[in-house]
Amino acid sequence: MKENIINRAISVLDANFQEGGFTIPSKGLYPFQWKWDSGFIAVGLAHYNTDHAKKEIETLLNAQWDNGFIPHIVFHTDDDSYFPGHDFHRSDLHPLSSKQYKSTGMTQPPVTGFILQDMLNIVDDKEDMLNFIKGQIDKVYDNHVYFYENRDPQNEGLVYIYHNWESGTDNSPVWDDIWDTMNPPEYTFERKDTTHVDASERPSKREYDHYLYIIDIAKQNNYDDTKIAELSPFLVQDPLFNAMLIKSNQALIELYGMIGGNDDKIAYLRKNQEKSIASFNKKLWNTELGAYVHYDLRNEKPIRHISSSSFSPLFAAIPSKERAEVLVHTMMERFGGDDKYLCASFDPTDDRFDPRKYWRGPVWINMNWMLYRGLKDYGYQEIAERVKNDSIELIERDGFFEYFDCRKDTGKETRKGYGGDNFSWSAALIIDLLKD
Ligand code: 2M8
Repeated sequence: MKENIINRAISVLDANFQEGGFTIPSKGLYPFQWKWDSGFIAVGLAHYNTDHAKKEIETLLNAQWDNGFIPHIVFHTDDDSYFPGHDFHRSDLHPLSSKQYKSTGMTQPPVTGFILQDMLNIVDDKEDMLNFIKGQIDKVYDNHVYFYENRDPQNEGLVYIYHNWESGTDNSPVWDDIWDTMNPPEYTFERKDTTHVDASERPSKREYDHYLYIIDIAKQNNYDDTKIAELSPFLVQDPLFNAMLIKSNQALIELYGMIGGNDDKIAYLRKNQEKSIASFNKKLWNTELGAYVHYDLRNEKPIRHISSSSFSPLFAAIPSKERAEVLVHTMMERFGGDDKYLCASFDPTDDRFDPRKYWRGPVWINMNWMLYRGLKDYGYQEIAERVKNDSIELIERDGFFEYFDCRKDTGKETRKGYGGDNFSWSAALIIDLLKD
């Protein structure tokens, strides 16, 4: 069984690998290179094709801007089957954007640092991988410097995101609180996603109006970070995004330690790491809910809803042992019923929960992969195993879908897999889970 899933997963990844040296998330729906997808994909590739794993990271980092920014989509080709494409995003408006690659002007969770460390842990030829890392690590470091110097206006060690697409959890009900503060114009545009996937599984037209409006504001200001911090109606400190930064800081500190001779960079990362972890625990922890929550920096208030992002700090060693216990208790109480697969992407006890719609409730394999490791690190072996086995069961049942209905009993609807099929990070991370 195990070998069979791994072989099928490899076929998915191989079919999605492109001539340009990168992997698309899913044929039809997502025809370019996405930042955090690339990281997860490289972990899977490292298990069986080191050259492709290295290429994946290299092609992403090649598109870095001169200010250290790494965009969320790199448009390697002129494919017009995705909206909004490069002609809407117009990365060329920023004076320091890549002259060689078209991209968006927004980013995604900074996973690349810890991915490099994972790749090193996975491969047999450590020397070869460490040499590769030596050639790439400064780009990832520059990306972290970009975040701390440009995305932290109150100098707290917590960086903001200015768009829901930067979070990776696109239509999470958490953002509904922000949409309530906005009234964007009605845009006329042609959706492409709903030609590949049923509209009921994707964000609504009105949600897209909000998404496009925030980009328009950023474009009117040539993607200038200071202006965005001043003007964007969406300005959020996201626990998932910041946990990824913290996890990657730690990986960079350890990798630089192995490489040697980078004391100034290690010192910079350590200083920020300490500050980030302290602020994270102080500002993003919500005692009443017993969980980490998002903070709306534009309107200066916490967003009191629990999502799977609330548990991601476990993966980055952020909570104390005591706090982790509270967090895991909250998770099991709200998300962990016997009638559900772990782990729903949004609180099943919340009115906004939808078990089948994208980031509003379904299970996502990348979140489960992080949760599995976080739970294991804190000694919750049994729950970790459940997260792993649930992930395997869902994929074995239905295939390598983008997301899965989190309910065990779905009545007449026997299908659990939704969104894009043959989805790359589901394939890549199941390989890693099965090899663990
Ligand atoms: C989804 O997001 C893109 C926009 O970035 C979309 O809906 O068009 C998200 O699930 C995101 O996290 C993911 O990186 C991307 C590609 O898989 O798809």
